[in-house]
Amino acid sequence: MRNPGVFIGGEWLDSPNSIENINPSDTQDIVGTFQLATEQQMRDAVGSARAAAAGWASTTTQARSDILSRAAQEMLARKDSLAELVCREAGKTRAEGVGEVVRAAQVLNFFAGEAVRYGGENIPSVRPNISVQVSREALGVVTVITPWNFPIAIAAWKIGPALAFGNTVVFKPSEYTPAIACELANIFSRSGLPAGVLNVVVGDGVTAGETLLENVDAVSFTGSVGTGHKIAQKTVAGMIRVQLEMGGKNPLLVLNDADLPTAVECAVNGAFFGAGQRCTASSRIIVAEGIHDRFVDALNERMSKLTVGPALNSGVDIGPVINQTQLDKCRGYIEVGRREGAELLRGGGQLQGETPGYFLDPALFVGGVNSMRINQEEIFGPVACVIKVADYEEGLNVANDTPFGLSAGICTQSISVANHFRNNIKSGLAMVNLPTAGLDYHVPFGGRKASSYGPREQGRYAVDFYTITKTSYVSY
Ligand code: UN1
Repeated sequence: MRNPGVFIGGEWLDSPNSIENINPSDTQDIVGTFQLATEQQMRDAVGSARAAAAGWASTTTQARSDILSRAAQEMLARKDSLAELVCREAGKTRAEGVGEVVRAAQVLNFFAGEAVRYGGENIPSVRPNISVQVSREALGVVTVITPWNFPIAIAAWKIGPALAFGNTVVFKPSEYTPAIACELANIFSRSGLPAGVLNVVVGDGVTAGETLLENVDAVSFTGSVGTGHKIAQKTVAGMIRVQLEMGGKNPLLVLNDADLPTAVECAVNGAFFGAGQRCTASSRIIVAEGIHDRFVDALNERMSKLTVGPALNSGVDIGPVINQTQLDKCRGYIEVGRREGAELLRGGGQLQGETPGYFLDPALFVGGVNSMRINQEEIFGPVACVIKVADYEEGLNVANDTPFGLSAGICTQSISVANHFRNNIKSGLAMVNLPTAGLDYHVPFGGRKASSYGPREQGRYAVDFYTITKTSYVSY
């Protein structure tokens, strides 16, 4: 039996094409065979969202808020089973899966509030007897394209504000995580979302690129730099509003006065949890020479206690990487690092789990220099490199010497150094004595340089992307 994958105008439709969804912790476990949207169906999804746009934009903010709250409530009530699905298809541990589902629900609850809270401004005119009002209106149709690494949270933090502010959506999830995306569509339908307001097209990127980037009003994308650039070219050429969240090469700076256990936890969490498959992962661990050897020994020791294996087994800290391609990519970079002259202190080999899966022993390089490819290019796996520096000044320069600028962390006990870092690091997120990954759900998220393009996601700032302002003047 084939699973659905194409949801248009409130109906699950059949397609001649499908894809097998395989559990990366156990390649014998087929999560399902999901239908893949054809090119015509993708175009139809845009048409369906367009047809529903005016009606949805004119529903009351209360109605939109209620639907988002009901969806959040169902997610929380079913968090364990939803998390299990996320874990099976994305290779997350149970704690990571539950955490992600809860976060998705919190995001929807937040935007349920924003739907009734967002407003405009009245500004005095510079001329007599005129009033000026600045208000916000829905854009129309938004294409949402999401990756497999946070398959429900990222979907929620794009679809939530899109719907809250009166837009209709065409949602293209990663073809590696279709199951939870289809669940999300059903949850929204049960919550009362009218037909056509949210359309789902599981499908390949090439077809999506040809169909979902035209006749829409905005595109929100999270994924690779390469795909992001293609989307940018097409949307900008079509004068379509676009928001891109792409890669990172995030530094964690450990200074001589750092609390050692805190620094080690920040490094382990930031670099290896989620199998390093987070755009916010710390992949460059920049360590001052006075603490370097103690830090490396402590990190090595801590890593020896990490359990890697089938993600849903109890006691597992780190699950598999998502697929063979990603495993090969990580192993390829480990070879590159060796050839470049970094020392592989531990890990890097494929592990045999109790089930056949894509398990990679977390890899730690030491003796790296920042110009090495392993320190410049995003690997997106459990691979990190320690770079030794003389002091904070050199560390900050190294931290900023990257094409990316998403997240950056520092471990220090000095308030003045921490503040200098917050003011001078060229990133969208700065963390003091915290891992570079793992964020609150109600504040803006995004980066600089090659990491991000367009307005911020999440929190109150999301309204800037998902609405257009209107300035109206009245003479009285
Ligand atoms: C996190 O670090 O908690 O794709 C979230 C990603 C990011 C989200 C990171 N957009 O990894």
